[in-house]
Amino acid sequence: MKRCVTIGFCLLSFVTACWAQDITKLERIGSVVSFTKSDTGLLFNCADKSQVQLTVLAPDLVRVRASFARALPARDHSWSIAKTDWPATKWSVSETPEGVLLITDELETLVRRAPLLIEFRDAKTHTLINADEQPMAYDAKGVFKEMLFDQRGTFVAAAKKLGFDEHFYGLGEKAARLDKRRSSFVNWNSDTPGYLEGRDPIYQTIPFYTGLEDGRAYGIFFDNSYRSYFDFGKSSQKRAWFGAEGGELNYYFFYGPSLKKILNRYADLTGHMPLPPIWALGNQQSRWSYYPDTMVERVVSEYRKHDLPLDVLHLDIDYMQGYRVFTWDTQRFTNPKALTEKLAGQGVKLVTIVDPGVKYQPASKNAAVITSTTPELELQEPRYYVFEQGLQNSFFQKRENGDLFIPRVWPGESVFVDFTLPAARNWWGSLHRAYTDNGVGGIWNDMNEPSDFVDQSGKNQLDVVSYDEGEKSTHAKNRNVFALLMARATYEGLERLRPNQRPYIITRAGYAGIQRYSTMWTGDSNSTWDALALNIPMFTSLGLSGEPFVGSDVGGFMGRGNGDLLTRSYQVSFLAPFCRNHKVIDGYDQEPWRFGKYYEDIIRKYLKLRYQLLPFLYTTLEEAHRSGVPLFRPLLLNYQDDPNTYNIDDEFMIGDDLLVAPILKPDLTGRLVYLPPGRWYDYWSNKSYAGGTMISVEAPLETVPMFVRAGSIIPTAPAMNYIGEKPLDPLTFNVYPDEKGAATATLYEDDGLTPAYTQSGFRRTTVAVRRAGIGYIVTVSTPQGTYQPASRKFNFVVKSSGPSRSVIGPDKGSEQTFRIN
Ligand code: MIG
Repeated sequence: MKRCVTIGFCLLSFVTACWAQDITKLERIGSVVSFTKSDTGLLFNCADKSQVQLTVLAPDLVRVRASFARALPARDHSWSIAKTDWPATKWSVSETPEGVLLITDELETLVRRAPLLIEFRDAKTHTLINADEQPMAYDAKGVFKEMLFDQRGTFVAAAKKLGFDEHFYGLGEKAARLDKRRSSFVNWNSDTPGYLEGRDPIYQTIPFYTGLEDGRAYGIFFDNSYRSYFDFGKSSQKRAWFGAEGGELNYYFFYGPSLKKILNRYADLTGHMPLPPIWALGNQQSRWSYYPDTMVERVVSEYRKHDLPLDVLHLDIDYMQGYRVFTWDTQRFTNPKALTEKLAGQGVKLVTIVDPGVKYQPASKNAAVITSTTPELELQEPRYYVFEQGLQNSFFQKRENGDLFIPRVWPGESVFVDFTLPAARNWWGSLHRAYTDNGVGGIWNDMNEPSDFVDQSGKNQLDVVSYDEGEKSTHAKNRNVFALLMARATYEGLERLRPNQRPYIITRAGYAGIQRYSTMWTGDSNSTWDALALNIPMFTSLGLSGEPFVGSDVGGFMGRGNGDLLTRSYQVSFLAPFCRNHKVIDGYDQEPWRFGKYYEDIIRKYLKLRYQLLPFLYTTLEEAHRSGVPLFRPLLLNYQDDPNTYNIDDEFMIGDDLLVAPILKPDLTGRLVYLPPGRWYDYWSNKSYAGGTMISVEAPLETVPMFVRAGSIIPTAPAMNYIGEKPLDPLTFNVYPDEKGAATATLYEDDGLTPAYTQSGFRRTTVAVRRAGIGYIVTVSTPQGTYQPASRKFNFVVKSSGPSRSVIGPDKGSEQTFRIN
């Protein structure tokens, strides 16, 4: 059996790896015969009855929508778009011999008439940014039919000229390196335990990428939830193309030229990540599974005994009654509420896993009706309240013939909710009272590709119908948005249940827009050095795809790790937004102390440092929320004009200021580090270096090479074992002056827990340092926002390789200056 499964897996990955569509065989859209102008854009009519619509959303954002051999349908619905009410943008149209030109202040979109080819140019310099390599096309004759997941679909595709030196980034969660040039990918949310580099697809679908050439970037978001394909110059050196097995050719074109600006626009379009509770930035620990309650308490007390920071502990699937979601096994967890209260006393929150599979459990006719107001604590034999409620209300997915769809997941035979139904989302959200009433802090959504043990390819779900806003569409269209809608139901439910608290959700699968509802982790990675090395391109690529809150199982999930690997893994993840050690059920224990004191001491150093850096991390997290620019960044995001950075994915930056170059191989005690232009301080020695070059650094196991950008100020707090254990007093501003002796920073703070920050409940303090004679003058601006922290001291420390100089004084909450002599 096990062998069959393994062979099946290999076969599956082989089959998915060798798709090769020749898109030149598709039917091309007809030539333009006429066009009409509306307030928001242009509509082109083509010789073959096709239509193409260009919609101006912003000066740097134009939507392209095409229908083939028919008029555009009136229905225009997407689960991922957050903003549809764009303010009117100034634009004009002109007809030239080349074609029809739609011009905004930043972008020119040229539609050539015959053949119909679209080109995007910089409005100021008229430089070409991106051009169709062949007209948009569709599979009129069914030449791709055989390879379609659902043969009722019609393949649609767009092809772009491939730049000689064009680089490609983003595309969400891919087990691949940072620059996606010369590779191709498929999007089809898939449960892929133990995936290796190159395995594709894996859990998530974010059909958004950016192209970068000559320092100029553009973005394309192909908003199509069908199984989709992206080829960045793999099948041909002539073109990069994207397509899908159904749905519309519908994409958004973003023009930068800066990547940060594109990410900002993408967040406007698909939604900004809300701030999670601040303790989500704390250290987290998980295991498949911690139970019973005494085991949970033991893990927490071990953490405290070992003086290791911990904010969150995860309960995997064994806390439930026979894997029934929204229930507690009260043999294992006698009193969940008492447990969460006890843990709260130690500064720890519980996160419980919630899978989409609801146990299929028809009740026998004469079984007593459940009347309890806390059904989650009642025995679910012979009635399981969640199944009964869902069934009564027809919330579960059905096949086209009307039968319930019954996949097999952890509870055995199960059912899935049709999350496209608003009433079902509402119900699912409200079910979370089974957790919130018992003091649970957050929700972990797993298996939401959705995974089905009967058949992981999705073929068993082919004829499953979803309501889909009345369209009643099938799995081919809905699979990739399943997790998005489940997370939405969860998020909205938590918001209703606890209106004054920020929801905290983590998810495995997702689609573009998932950042509005959930944070994510990269699924079942391996406890190997290769998997560790993949962390950086995966985290940074997710960040470049609009998902800032990312992380992976620290130490790796599958297989046997060791102390060196775990330590190096913490040296990557101690600055990742999501920092959680997690391990498979039959794996080896890997909590920080499991490999002995030598490793534990090093891990403690980094976990403590994470908590010290909390003011800095939280400030960069808020920037990600506000601007869409992720905190965990590839170097190229900060140094887009420096081609040396375009392929670097064994280093990363946190915000604008901190550069980290971890060791990603066993037995290495040093490495080369590329420092971008500017000056850099070694974090450990404060020695300064000129950038724009490679340097060689020592990195024994206790050291991760870290550099701070000259001109920056890193705010830090006292070390602590959980967030809120101590006041942020003193708040230290670590000043790294540039060559002129100047440095600046902004510190962002709020209450960390409530949605008040979305109004004015925050505090933004700007600090500027300049050299004055032999000393420095520090100016603190009057803070913005209404949030009032408790009274505290500011401590300013000017770093240098010699002794540091400092001054300490009260934060008066108004403009003030300090002198450092
Ligand atoms: O089929 O809940 O990725 O983190 O421990 C495996 C058990 C189901 C997969 C998740 C993993 C979790 C595990 N889950």
